[in-house]
Amino acid sequence: TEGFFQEQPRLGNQYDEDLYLQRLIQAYLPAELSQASGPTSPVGLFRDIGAKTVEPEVFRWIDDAEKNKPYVEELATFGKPKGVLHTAAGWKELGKMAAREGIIQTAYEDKYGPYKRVVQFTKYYIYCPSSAIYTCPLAMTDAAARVLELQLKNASLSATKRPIFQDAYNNLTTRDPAKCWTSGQWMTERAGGSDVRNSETTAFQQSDGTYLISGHKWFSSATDSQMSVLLARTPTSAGLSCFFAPLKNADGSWNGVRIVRLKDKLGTRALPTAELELKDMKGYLVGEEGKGVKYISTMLNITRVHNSVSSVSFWRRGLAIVKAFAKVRKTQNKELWKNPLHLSGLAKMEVQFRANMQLTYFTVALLGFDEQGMPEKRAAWMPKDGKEVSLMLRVLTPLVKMVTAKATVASLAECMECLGGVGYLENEQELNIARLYRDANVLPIWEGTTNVLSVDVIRAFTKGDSLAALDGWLSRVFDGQGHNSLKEARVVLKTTWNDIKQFAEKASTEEALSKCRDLSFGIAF
Ligand code: MFK
Ligand code: FAD
Repeated sequence: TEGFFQEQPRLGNQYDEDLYLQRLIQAYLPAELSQASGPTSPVGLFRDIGAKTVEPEVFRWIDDAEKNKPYVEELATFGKPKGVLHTAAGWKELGKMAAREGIIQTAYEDKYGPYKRVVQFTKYYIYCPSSAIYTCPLAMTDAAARVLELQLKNASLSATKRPIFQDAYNNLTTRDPAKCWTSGQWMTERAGGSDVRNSETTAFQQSDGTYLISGHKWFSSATDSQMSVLLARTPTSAGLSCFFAPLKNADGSWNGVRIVRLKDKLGTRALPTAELELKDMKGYLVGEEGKGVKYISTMLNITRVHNSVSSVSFWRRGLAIVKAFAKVRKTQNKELWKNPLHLSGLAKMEVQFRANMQLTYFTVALLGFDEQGMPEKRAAWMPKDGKEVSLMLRVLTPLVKMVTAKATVASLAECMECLGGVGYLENEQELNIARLYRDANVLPIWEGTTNVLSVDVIRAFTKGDSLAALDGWLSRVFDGQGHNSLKEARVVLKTTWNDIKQFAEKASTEEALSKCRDLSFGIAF
């Protein structure tokens, strides 16, 4: 009770304190959206979530969700199998908060046109580090809503499936916390998560057109969800097929799902990640049989953007904690932030963070344009038309996911060190970099590992017209701009570019494949 006690660092409003985010908002939203400041304007909403996300109550929910890990109540008193999955009250509150704030729903409401994704992902970015990674089910919810939305736009969708898909879509996109659903995404099996071709789950069509799905899913993150989009093999197609399936029957019993066990993980402790056995799970085919990977790619490409935004948001929270600490912590009788050595380390991280934010926001903006069409008035540095957008997005999505995830893990380790010994502790949630670090380590693994995504980046370049599209955009935007700061970047880019062009000619060789990762990081630089 006596002697020195460190003054408590405090986090302020997570929108107001994030100056770089504010600059990106000015760059990526048109003036009528970015300069309005009333409570219902985008900036007003960001500021509101920025305040809520650091409220003590939210940190208590996170704490509750982390400490009361999910568990399965296997059997009823007299031994009858029960299989009830329990999650913490704090976890549920974080989910309700997300629905109320429209963290996913904003992308499906009719308010911001082509800028929907920038507004939505900014809310998500501010909420994410205070969500105990509830953003994982939210990411899959968003992606599933998009898969169903595309199905519903298809005039030939059968009359039996239409109301079922519509109902699920409505539940995924409502802001009503009492009604809203989340979705799982089941691809990974014991035989492989990167390479799903040896998947063993089977689906047999019934006389009413539905399918009965049986097999073993090795990882299911959002096991408390109401539905899933999953892959399985039908007897009549060589390729996998994609299915929609509710997790529960109308009476509340499981729809052919058994939780084999919950995974014991380094982080993401509140998230009920399970291994599942499926036995005659009733499901509905999404799209055509045998083309499941193609249909689920819509999902992958959205969850990968979520992964990128999650990465930079974790990184940003790490920096916010580090800066709050540097303001109050003294060494040699001076605040830490006035120490040139400490400050130069922070400045370096801030620059790297900003580069990753730019890449992420550019990708988010392109996703909005791809889904909603190009805005009529737009900055000169934006792609010229919808075709250029979708070709660039195809490459940027895996690229930005892999780069931001890797950089975030490294930087959060640096952030921990910036707090000294306290950085390594399980602190109160407001200052808990340890939680962010534990959780961040999954970001490079799920939704495609770094290797797999780098192969995908190069595959996208070599398969369609993405190479020409990005090349055209780069020369239009950068050529003739004599900024010295761009010189080094352009030398790297040019060398990498030549490598990719050569690669495109010999894409199948082992030598070329071994370079994917270096090339991808080169492009991102
Ligand atoms: C808080 C953070 C938020 C994130 C939350 C996430 C929660 C965690 C959930 C998961 O981890 S879910 C599991 C994620 N799993 C992966 O990401 C799998 C990684 N592996 C790959 O991505 C492989 O590349 C892939 C499984 C897709 C390869 O499968 P195949 O069967 O070898 O596919 P193939 O033959 O390369 O492509 C089949 C078709 O799909 C082709 O089209 P065509 O038939 O028209 O030729 C491909 O072009 C297309 N395709 C593949 N990847 C695509 C794609 N199209 C668009 N975008 C893509 N990314
Ligand atoms: P493997 O595919 O066996 O990969 C092992 C190593 O081989 C990796 O380093 C990889 O980079 C490398 N490798 C693989 N292929 C290549 C290649 N072609 N070239 C070079 N290197 C290669 N999955 C779901 O479907 N749904 C979920 O909800 C879900 N939730 C998850 C939650 C958590 C917490 C975790 C950790 C995982 C989750 N996953 C989920 C699984 C995740 O998507 C997979 O673990 C991931 O895709 C990797 O697959 P794998 O584990 O089979 O590893």
